[in-house]
Amino acid sequence: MAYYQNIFTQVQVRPLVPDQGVPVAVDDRVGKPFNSYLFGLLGNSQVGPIYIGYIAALSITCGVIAFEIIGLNMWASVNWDPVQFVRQLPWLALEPPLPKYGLKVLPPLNEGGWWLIAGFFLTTSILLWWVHLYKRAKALGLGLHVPYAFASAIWLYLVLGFIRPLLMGSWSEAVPFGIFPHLDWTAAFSLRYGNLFYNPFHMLSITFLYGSTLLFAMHGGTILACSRYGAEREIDQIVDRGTATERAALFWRWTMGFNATMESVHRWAWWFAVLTTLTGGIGILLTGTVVDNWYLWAVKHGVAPSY
Ligand code: BCL
Ligand code: BCL
Ligand code: U10
Ligand code: QAK
Repeated sequence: MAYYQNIFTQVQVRPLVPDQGVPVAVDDRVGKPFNSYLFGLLGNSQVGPIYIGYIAALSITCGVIAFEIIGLNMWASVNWDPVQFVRQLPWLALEPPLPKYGLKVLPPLNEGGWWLIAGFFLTTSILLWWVHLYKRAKALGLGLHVPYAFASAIWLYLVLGFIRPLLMGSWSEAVPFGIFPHLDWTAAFSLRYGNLFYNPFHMLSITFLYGSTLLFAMHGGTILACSRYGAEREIDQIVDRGTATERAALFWRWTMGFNATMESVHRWAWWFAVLTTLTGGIGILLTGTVVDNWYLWAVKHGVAPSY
């Protein structure tokens, strides 16, 4: 079915009958669609009909609860002074429980209890959002590539705040909520365990992170450069190639010696992104549980020189 794409032209289409998109089996969308000129400058001018669904609504509710618990605790820490709250916001924190409470289910609220409650709601919110992604992908008859990729990010998140603290036997191992406080935690973590640079999984994670930006630039650039030959119809060109794909492939063959295909370049990108947090989570999970000092580990295994 032909579909009008605003982004490639200055003209904004406003049909008398709003576009309902592809048909879906159960349609719970609500609201009368309207058009926005400003939105039309960026992409589609039509807003609505809107689908939220009860799982997403629950996810948003849990997210708002976590956000409020974090924010109100930070505000309380400056004696409810609104000016200081705004001024000091980047440095304020909601810290995890003190070490003396170990894995206690509910330590005193002001000594980590609130952190646990906020973490519980944030985690519930994130997991429910994953379910929402999964269900929407299914409803549209899509593959599960996006939910699986999101699961890889959630894996690192859970390792940082839940799985590793469980294995270490203390919530105090987890990350505080706060802009700079979570950076301080990151630096202190590296120092405590003998320099994360010597952790091979940190190396892998960095490689995939850098590789992701490289691939993103290469592919974004390739498609824009070939759009005059129809490369923006990327998905069509997987099955019905057209000359844009052939030019793209030839360009990389000439400059790099090998090339992808219109389909495989997306697999390259997906795997690089997914492996960033997958290997990262493994690296964090091993730290303090299996390896106590990455520098000494590296010396022992010949990664760092022993002189
Ligand atoms: Mg961190 C930076 C969030 C885990 C190391 N980190 C950031 C900031 C943002 C953030 C505040 C930009 C991220 C970004 O653009 O991502 N980090 C964040 C979250 C988690 C997290 C939500 C989490 O696990 C739930 N970070 C960790 C772990 C460390 C870590 C513990 C190892 C990976 N993080 C670092 C380092 C840096 C950050 C090092 C930085 O230099 C950078 C920074 O500037 O810190 C001050 C990519 C995503 C997008 C571009 C999409 C948009 C995402 C937005 C920006 C997320 C905002 C969330 C924020 C909490 C909301 C506050 C709203 C208020 C009204 C104030
Ligand atoms: Mg390091 C980690 C690069 C130096 C300590 N480091 C990473 C890797 C990344 C990296 C490859 C994180 C991957 C990622 O995608 O996280 N590090 C990196 C680089 C250098 C570097 C390039 C460099 O020097 C050039 N790192 C150092 C030095 C240490 C150090 C040696 C500090 C002094 N680094 C650490 C620590 C960690 C890393 C500690 C990690 O934990 C992480 C890792 O995996 O290491 C193995 C970003 C993605 C996430 C955090 C996933 C988040 C997913 C969730 C579900 C998002 C929820 C958003 C939510 C809705 C927002 C709302 C929030 C609320 C409002 C609160
Ligand atoms: C994208 C895309 C798209 C595609 C694509 C891709 C993005 C949809 C359909 C591309 C993407 C992929 C293929 C996915 C995988 C990519 C990555 C994971 C990114 C990372 C990439 C790598 C790690 C590979 C890096 C490899 C490189 C850069 C190539 C290395 C090769 C060389 C250094 C050789 C360079 C060759 C040159 C300079 C010319 C030829 C040279 C020779 C044959 C060697 C010998 C040379 C001579 C004899 C000539 C004489 C030499 C002279 C005169 C100079 C002498 C001087 C001296 C000082 C000696 O969106 O579309 O397609 O594929
Ligand atoms: C057990 C329960 C299990 C709003 C006002 O209205 C202002 C009993 C817990 C577990 C697990 C519970 C928890 C995990 C946590 C992981 C933590 C992350 C932390 C990453 C750090 C993120 C920061 C960057 C967050 C900054 C937040 C921030 C600045 C918010 C500001 C909010 C304001 C301004 C709201 C009050 C005005 C890794 C996994 C499951 C079993």
